[in-house]
Amino acid sequence: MSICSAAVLISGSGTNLQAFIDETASGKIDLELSVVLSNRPDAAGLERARKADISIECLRHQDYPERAQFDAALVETLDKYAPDLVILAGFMRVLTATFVDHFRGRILNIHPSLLPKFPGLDTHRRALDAGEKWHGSTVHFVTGELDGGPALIQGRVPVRPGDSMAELAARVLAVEHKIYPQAVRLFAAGRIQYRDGSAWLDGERLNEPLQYSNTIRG
Ligand code: NHR
Ligand code: GAR
Repeated sequence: MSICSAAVLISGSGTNLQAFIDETASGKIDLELSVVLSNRPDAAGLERARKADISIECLRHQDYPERAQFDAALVETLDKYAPDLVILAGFMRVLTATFVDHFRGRILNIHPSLLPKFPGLDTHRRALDAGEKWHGSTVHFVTGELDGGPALIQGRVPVRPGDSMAELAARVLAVEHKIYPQAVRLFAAGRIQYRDGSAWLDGERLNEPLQYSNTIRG
């Protein structure tokens, strides 16, 4: 099988992108990072891509009157790189069917909560306000339903008494840098698939996401 080519979509600091850069550089993931695309020209993650010599694209969503037009432009831009996989890594624009259908089954997102808890935005504040004892992050396939596609891996972290949002967010980010490369490694190895609305691992339907604390071979 040829090497998996990936497009990484970002809006911000790109620490998850950095985890992919580091793991591909050290040979821990068999992945070609073909392009990094941002909807914000000032995203710090673009500098990480530049340093790693990865192609960069920037499309400002404000330049498009409708979401569907922005999404069509995203598709057209990404198609130049023919990615096998689209990785949303802190990408902050909701994608419409135009985009999701084009790359169906080949889009992963990392969402900073233990889905199905807290879909949408501002998850750390909501977890703190709800008095959760555990919080974390989930890697899932992107479908038409926001943060609702089948989950692959979750990493959980404790919420400590007196935690600030920043402290909690940093703890979650650290576990994201473990679980996202792990999920992508499995995808790139052809072990994870999206089919019939479910995620499949080694040919078996995943009814529950893998938990990071478990050891996952490969
Ligand atoms: N698109 C689809 N179709 N499905 C998903 O599951 C998606 C998606 C696009 C992004 C990431 C998601 C997250 O993990 C994601 C998952 C942005 C928003 C949002 O409301 C919500 C969820 C996620 C990302 N964004 C505002 C919007 O109007 C803009 C906010 C901003 O620019 O800061 O698109 O949390
Ligand atoms: C991550 O915590 C990711 O889960 C979250 O943004 C952060 C991006 O960090 N994603 C979302 O909130 C998507 N709506 P990074 O830019 O350093 O990778």
